[in-house]
Amino acid sequence: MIDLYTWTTPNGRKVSILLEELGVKYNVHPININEGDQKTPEFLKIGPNNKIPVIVDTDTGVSIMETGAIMIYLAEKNGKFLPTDPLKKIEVIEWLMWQMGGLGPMLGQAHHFLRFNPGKAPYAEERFAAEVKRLYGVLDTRLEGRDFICDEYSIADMACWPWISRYEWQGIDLADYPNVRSWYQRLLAREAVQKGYQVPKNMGEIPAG
Ligand SMILES: N[C@@H](CCC(=O)N[C@@H](CS)C(=O)NCC(=O)O)C(=O)O
Repeated sequence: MIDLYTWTTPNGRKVSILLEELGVKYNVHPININEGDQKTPEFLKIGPNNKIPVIVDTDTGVSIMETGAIMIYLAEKNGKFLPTDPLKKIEVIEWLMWQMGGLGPMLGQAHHFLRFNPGKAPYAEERFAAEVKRLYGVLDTRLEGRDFICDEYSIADMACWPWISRYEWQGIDLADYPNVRSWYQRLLAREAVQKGYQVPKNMGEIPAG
C-alpha cells in the first residue's frame, strides 16, 4: 500500500494522477502547506526537504521525496508508463527531467511573481514571463504531430500536465500553443487525470484549456 502525503498543487497532483492511472490503492494524507504541516517534526522524518509530495510504500518500507524519483519508482514497480527499452526509457526520463529542472521551477517562479506579488519585482516578472513563453514554445514544438510527449503516454506527460493546468496563472493563452492545447485537453479527458487532480480535496472545475 502507498501512503501519499500531498496538497492541492501541481507537484502533488503529478503523483496522485499517476496513482490513479496505475489503479493502485493508496491512502491520502493531506499536508496543508499553507498552515505549515510540511515543517512538523513528523513530516520531516519522511520529507527532509519540507516539501510535498512524499510517498511511503508500506510493502518495502521506503519513503521517497521528489516527484521525479517518486514517479520513476511507481512506474517501475508497476511496470507501466516508463518503457523498458533503454532508448525509449531515456527519452521519457529526459522529458521528465526537463519538467523537474525547467518547466516546474520556472512556472513556479512565474506564479510567485506574476500571480501573487505583481508590481513588486518588475525585472523578475519580465524574466519569468519570458521564460514561461519559451518553455511553452519548447513543449509546443515537441508535441507537433504527436499525441504525447514521447511515443506513448508516460510519466513525462503526467509530470508536465498539472503545471500546464495553471496556464491562467502564468498569463498564457493556450490558443497561442495549439499543440499544447490539444495535448492538454487529451489528458483532461482521462478519468484518472480528473480524479488525480482532485486529491487531496475537490477544488472545483478544472481549467478547460
Ligand atoms: N522538486 C520538488 C518540488 C516540491 C515542491 O516544490 N513542493 C511545494 C508544493 S508544489 C511545497 O511543498 N511547498 C511548500 C514549501 O515550500 O514550504 C518535487 O518535485 O517534489
